[in-house]
Amino acid sequence: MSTDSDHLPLVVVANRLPVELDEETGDWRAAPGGLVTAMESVLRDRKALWIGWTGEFSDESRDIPELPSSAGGLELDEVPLSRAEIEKYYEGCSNGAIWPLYHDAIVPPVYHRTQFECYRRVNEKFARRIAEVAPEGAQVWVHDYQLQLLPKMLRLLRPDLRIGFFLHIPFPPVEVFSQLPWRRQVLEGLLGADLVGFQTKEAALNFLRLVRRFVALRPGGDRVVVDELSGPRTVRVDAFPIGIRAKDFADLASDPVVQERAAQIREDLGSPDVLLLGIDRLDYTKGIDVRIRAVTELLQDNELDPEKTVFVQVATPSRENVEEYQRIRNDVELLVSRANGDLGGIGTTPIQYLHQTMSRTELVAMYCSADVMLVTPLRDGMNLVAKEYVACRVHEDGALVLSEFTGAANQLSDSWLVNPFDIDGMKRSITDAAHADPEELHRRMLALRHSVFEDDVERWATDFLNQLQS
Ligand code: GDG
Repeated sequence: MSTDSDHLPLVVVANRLPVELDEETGDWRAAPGGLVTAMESVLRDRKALWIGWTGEFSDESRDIPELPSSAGGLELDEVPLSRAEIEKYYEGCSNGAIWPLYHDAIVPPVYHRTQFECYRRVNEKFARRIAEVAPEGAQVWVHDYQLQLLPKMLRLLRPDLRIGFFLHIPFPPVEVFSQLPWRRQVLEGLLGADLVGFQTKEAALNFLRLVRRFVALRPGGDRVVVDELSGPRTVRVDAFPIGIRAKDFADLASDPVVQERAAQIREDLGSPDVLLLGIDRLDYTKGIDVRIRAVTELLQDNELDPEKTVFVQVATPSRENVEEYQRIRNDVELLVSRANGDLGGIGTTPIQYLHQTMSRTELVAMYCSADVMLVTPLRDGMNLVAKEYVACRVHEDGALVLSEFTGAANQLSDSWLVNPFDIDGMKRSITDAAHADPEELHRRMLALRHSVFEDDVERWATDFLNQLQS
């Protein structure tokens, strides 16, 4: 698909570049993370530059080879970051303060002034680098909560650029956001963009309310007019719910080798009647612990037969240097081992817990093997796992149990929607989903698939860039 803005050069800015260092050869190799896959469709049509950190500590920029793409190569440009900078800007300010605050302060955010000062300096470093290398009049698409001060800094340096900002995580309501010691700087930083995008309408409204409250500007509908030396400038604020490459998931799920692997997984698990599945980054926002509690109680009370039910929880290692992540890992592992100790037998382990990263193919085989997918975050910007499960259900069966507090719930209302803080309600929905008749499963899954295929990632990226242009 082409965009209205085919001819404009594009600069993507994110904390991480889509590469990683191959320890053995010392060469850079592509790291196909979520964002690069999401961006593939817009990168396909034009020459683009991606600016970010490599994931390796360094004091100065290195040469990183282009990544191959059908547009003839994606150019990469490094913003070098030292260990101290990562500790303060990324692990500290971004993941210790902003991440928990934006997820409704599920765990207490920790505010350190020195960490914020480093966050500001790193944002400035990004701004200077972009200002040096961005082509005249380019579209610059800045991603996520690590870089919220950047739009304003960049505008001062390069007023010729069209700057878009997209937040992948939730944006909290006034009562929660207000505690941020640097609330005004963050709001003003974001207002440096021409377009500020959020996952949901609620997040966009929260932002507009906060602007009124703390920046003393009066938004009119989805627009904010900012007075600058050069005259008034309009900032658009809107929702752009991110999607997935639904067709790629469905193609992989239809591959006979993957279907065979899915059947093998069920067999290896002892051919259970009901296979429940959870796949998440091991993060306290994902509600892994409440989900384990709910399933454990269902097995204890025999509402799900412990001999014929298996729950597989994949928890991908994440942010292991941040204290709260070590805590949630311990909590989850304690819950799993308790449940298995109480409910298991020789050769039966009702909760199978995998703390590892799987290949994409294995992940898809797992989606294909599961009867009920449990996605129960306490708060989540969107949640792609829910959409990936739906895309992989090529036989139009399977049930999705989904938290109301995900962005995805707005679009996937034909799932079993649950309040993850209400364990009894969640237990009821899990049993309903596990015992639903095939017609109901089919009806719901058809509607879910329609939504996931319609609002895919290509639509997301194209909508955002078209709006940034217009
Ligand atoms: C942020 C926001 C928003 C997971 N384990 C493995 C693996 N994954 C992949 C999944 C999925 C991705 O990671 C996780 O995406 P989510 O959306 O669920 O969550 P976050 O990482 O928190 O992402 C979120 C997203 O940004 C996009 O805007 O939806 O709300 O928090 O794609 O498949 N992939 C592989 N092996 C694993 O073990 N290969």
